[in-house]
Amino acid sequence: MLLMSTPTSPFGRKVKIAALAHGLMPRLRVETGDPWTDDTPLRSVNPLGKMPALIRPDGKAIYDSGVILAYLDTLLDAPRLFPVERRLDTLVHHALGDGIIEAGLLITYERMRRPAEYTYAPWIEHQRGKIERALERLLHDAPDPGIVDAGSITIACALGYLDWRKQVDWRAACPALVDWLDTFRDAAPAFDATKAEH
Ligand SMILES: N[C@@H](CCC(=O)N[C@@H](CS)C(=O)NCC(=O)O)C(=O)O
Repeated sequence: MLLMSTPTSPFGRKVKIAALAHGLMPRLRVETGDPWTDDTPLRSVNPLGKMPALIRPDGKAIYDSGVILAYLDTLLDAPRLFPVERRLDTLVHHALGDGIIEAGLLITYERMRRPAEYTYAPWIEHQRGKIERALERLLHDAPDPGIVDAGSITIACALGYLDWRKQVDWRAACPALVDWLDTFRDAAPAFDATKAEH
C-alpha cells in the first residue's frame, strides 16, 4: 500500500499511528504528498488534493483519513480501530478529534496562507471556540487512553497538532488532558515515533 502524506500532517499521523500500533506498517510505503502544487501525483489520486491518500495494492485510491482507518480495520483479525462493541462512541470521538484538527488547520491557514492584510480575526476566534468547546467536552467524555482505537488516536493527533501550531494553550487550560495524552503515549509508542521534526 502506498500512503501519500507528509511528516507534519496530523491527519496523516492518524494513519501512521494506526498502522504502527496494529502491525500494518510493514505493508505501508510512505511517499510525500504535495497538496499545494498543480499537477502533483496527490491530486491525481485524490481530486480534493488533500493528504493523506492511500493507494491499495489493487490500485484503488482511498481517502480521507477516517476512510483509510476503516480500510486498515478490514486488514486486521477483528476491527480494532472502530471496535464493534463501542463503534458509535469511537465514531463520535473520532469526529471530535477530526473537528479539532480541522479548526486548527483553518486557523493555521488563515495565518500562513492568507495575506496578512486579509486576515479576519473573528473567523479565527470562531474556529478557536470550536477547539475550546471540544476540549471542554473531552474533559468529561474522553475515550480510554489505554486503548488505541480511531477515537483515541485522532484526539491524540489533535492535541499534538495544537502543541505544534499553538492555536490554543490546551496544556494550561486542560491539565487533565495532559495526563490523558501521557497515558495514550505509553499505550501507543507510535505517537512519539511519528512526531515530526518541526
Ligand atoms: N478530512 C480530511 C482532511 C485532510 C486535510 O485537510 N489534510 C490537509 C493536510 S493536514 C491538506 O491536505 N490540506 C491541503 C488542502 O486543504 O488543500 C482527512 O481526514 O484526511
